[in-house]
Amino acid sequence: MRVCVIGAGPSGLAQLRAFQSAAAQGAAIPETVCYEKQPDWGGLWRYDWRTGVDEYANPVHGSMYRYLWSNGPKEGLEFADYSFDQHFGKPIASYPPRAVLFDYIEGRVKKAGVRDWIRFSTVVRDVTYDAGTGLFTVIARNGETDTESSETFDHVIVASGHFSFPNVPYYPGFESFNGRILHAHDFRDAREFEGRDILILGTSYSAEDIGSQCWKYGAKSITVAHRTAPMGYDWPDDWREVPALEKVEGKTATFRDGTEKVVDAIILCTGYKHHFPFLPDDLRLKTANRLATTDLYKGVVWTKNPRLFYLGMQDQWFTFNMFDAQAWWVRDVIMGRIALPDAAAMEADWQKRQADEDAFDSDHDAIVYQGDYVKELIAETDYPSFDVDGANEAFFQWKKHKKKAIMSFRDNGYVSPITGTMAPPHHTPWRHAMDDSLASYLQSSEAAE
Ligand code: FAD
Ligand code: NA7
Repeated sequence: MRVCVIGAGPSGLAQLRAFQSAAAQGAAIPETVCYEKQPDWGGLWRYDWRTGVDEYANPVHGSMYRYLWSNGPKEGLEFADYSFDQHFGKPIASYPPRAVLFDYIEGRVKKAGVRDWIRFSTVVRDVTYDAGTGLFTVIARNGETDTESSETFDHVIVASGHFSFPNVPYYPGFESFNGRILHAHDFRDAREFEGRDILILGTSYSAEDIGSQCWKYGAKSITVAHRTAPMGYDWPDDWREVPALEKVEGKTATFRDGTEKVVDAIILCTGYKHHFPFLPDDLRLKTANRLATTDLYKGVVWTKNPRLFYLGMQDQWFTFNMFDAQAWWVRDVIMGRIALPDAAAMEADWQKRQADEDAFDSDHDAIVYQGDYVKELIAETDYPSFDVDGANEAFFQWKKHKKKAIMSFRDNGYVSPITGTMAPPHHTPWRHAMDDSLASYLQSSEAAE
């Protein structure tokens, strides 16, 4: 049996680790080939300075930027089979910068020895399914050699992420704006906006964090326009929340309440599209960014062809450990350890999940809902059980800390749901920590002084 994994980000790597862990216990595992379009693993956590197209003229995957620190507590994403304490050899603070999380992700898969399973710099271009043979044909192009390959597989697992293809709205006057307009996907370095007046559209994680980065690294003012509702945090003095943008003329932005602001740059923090250009309609997921995805049984099985799976397609409170829970579960379906129900039952499953999701509207309930989903999956495989309620608790505390002080919530620490260790405080408050390197983060408080 041959299995194709598309993407070597946290989700795809979870799948490789799931198969490797079964092999380590003596099971016969399928031959697994992972295609990764970037030259290294880590997905979004591999920092890419490029914007636009990559070295092989494919759309750049990276949406992360310099100085990005985890926007949620690391205790919510910790791997149950590889704790932070184990990787770093000591407890570390709760909101690590990107390089630290990359190191953590990489540490587990290096140890698992699965790098050889991955074909780097190789983008999947096309996937088709032949009902006669029951096989998928996967066409990929290796950018380094500029050659195409075509191979067949019994299963395909799509782990290509959904925070890379930007949702780019148009507002009147954009075409003649005398400044820079960019989407969050192309934002790389807050220092570019030092001394500038910035307008941000959107009110979710990207808006909050890119605005905070620009503020931290010296932007003159931040104005955030909301289409639905303001974020409502206790923002610093040079930060304003205004109603929706109506138009721009020259450098002047006009908002729905008639107020105006002259701005140097507009950053569209307007979200991303689930976009799978390599998949035909009969295999292509079309869903909103929500907790219960359309057409996926148990959040992972493509109900219209259950030989195809998707990982990590949900909107995310839980990340790495949820991808693990999904990957172990998918592995067990492929290896015949878990049986799938009939098509009608699979269809009813995602519809019920969506109805349950639609019945609540608080973040608290959303966290519990996704935590319950993680519990449900791990109960059905040998993925190590962990204190999901403890991870929920870290998320609840995080929400409170943000409400209390949005520019210093990252100075708090939480208890690991895996080891029970309390995270120590970071040596420098986030606001004053300008160096986001691994070496700086891991320094002791004494050394940092
Ligand atoms: P990705 O990380 O997107 O990886 C997908 C992989 O698939 C990539 O390596 C890509 O190159 C590859 N790929 C795509 N298309 C193809 C193709 N056609 N052929 C071959 N390979 C392909 N989560 C947190 O837990 N904490 C945070 O602080 C946090 N911050 C974030 C900040 C930003 C700006 C963004 C955009 C996301 C953030 N996230 C955060 C969420 C993030 O989605 C997850 O942490 C995680 O990276 C998702 O993993 P993934 O493997 O599903 O997708
Ligand atoms: P999200 O969480 O999908 O949020 C998208 C935001 O964009 C949301 O506030 C939307 O407002 C807003 N939006 C969407 N379209 C428009 C238009 N046309 N005009 C104005 N505002 C709009 O995306 P993020 O990038 O913040 O977060 C995605 C991931 O990246 C996440 O995992 C983070 O960790 C990092 P709405 O509320 O719908 O009015």
